[in-house]
Amino acid sequence: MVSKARRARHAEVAGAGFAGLTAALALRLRGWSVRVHERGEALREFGAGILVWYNGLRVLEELGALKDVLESSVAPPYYETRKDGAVVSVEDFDGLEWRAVTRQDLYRALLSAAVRSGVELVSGSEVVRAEPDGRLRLASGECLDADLIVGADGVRSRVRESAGLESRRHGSHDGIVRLLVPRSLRDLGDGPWDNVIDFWNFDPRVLRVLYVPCNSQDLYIALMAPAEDAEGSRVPIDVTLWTSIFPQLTPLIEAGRGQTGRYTRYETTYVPRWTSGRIALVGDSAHAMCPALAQGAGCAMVNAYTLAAACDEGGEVQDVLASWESRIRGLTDRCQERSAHFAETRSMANGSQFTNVMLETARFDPREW
Ligand code: FAD
Ligand code: 5PR
Repeated sequence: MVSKARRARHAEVAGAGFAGLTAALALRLRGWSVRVHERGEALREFGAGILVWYNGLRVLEELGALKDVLESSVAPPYYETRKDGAVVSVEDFDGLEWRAVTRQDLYRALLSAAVRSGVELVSGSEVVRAEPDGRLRLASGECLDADLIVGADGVRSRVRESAGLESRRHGSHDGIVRLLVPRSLRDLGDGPWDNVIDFWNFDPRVLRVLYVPCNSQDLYIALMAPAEDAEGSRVPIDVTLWTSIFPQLTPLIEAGRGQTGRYTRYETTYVPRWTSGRIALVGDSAHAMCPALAQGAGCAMVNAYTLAAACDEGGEVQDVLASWESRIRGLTDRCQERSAHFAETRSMANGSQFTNVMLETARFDPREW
């Protein structure tokens, strides 16, 4: 008997961020032909550092990108929280695996795995419209047909808007400036400088520095200030202000002097439906969240991975997408809500906030979805 050869199914992906690259790679490894459109002229990631937890690490492992990430990242011994100078908690999450890495290194690992797997990547290609029947229109005027369209085009998603998927954005009161500075450990004196340290300050004003060593050379520091604080939210940073509140971090803050960058307001995007016909949203286009639990990219990677896994289970793409969404989104919704709550109340400052409930997403094993 001659077996019926099945045509390789084809996906068009909008956006080559963490979500788009993960979706493309996961689909490609399951036999799909995949093309990714990136509006930017270069394939690169902006920003500083990122935490990747057990959930994201399992996705990277399944997709053949874990080795590169392990080689370029560190496993911080503890997540320490300090409030107005006093240590309020030192957490190790009962041995749960987590890593700190620069965004550039995480991106490089995903990008090289995507290239190796045969994903087609097109930079300078802007998506302007997606239709539920699988048609994708580019700014160049070109129209493409796909079995699946992945909208991984970030918080201001054109795919989402053009497909008529509703969204509601909520900005929080705080935001941050993210910097990558050299690790000048000797200058800092004795201290647990391999830890992630969350320095919260309330008196005389609300300012916070999140200290994240990413490898032997690079340190990610996130400087949080209320949006209404003109000096705290200024870029380049106001070195005099920040060193006056965090004198022990002076060498790091000095290293950020003059660095351009952006003050990013925390925000949540609520998207009641992530799918429509052959379109699925993944990443910030579907669930941009406050970074308190450091799970935005983690959820993006898990959702992109499980989307590809669901497509392998057979059935019409439209039906598969709807059932994938209903099975997976609760985990992300809860994480998004918890993150928004922390951002609103600033209660991470009290320490010991990474309870088992709060770590639900981080502990999720996407292979058992
Ligand atoms: P993006 O990174 O925004 O990528 C979208 C891509 O699509 C971009 O390359 C863009 O150029 C492209 N694009 C946009 N429009 C179009 C178009 N029309 N056509 C073609 N291409 C287009 N997450 C964690 O897991 N851990 C952390 O520690 C963490 N820390 C964070 C700290 C801060 C301060 C913030 C703000 C977020 C943090 N996150 C963290 C969240 C994480 O950064 C994001 O969730 C993640 O980067 C989103 O990836 P994405 O691919 O969905 O979107
Ligand atoms: N965690 C991480 C992070 O980059 C930020 C936050 C928490 C890893 C951004 O500052 O809550 O601000 C946060």
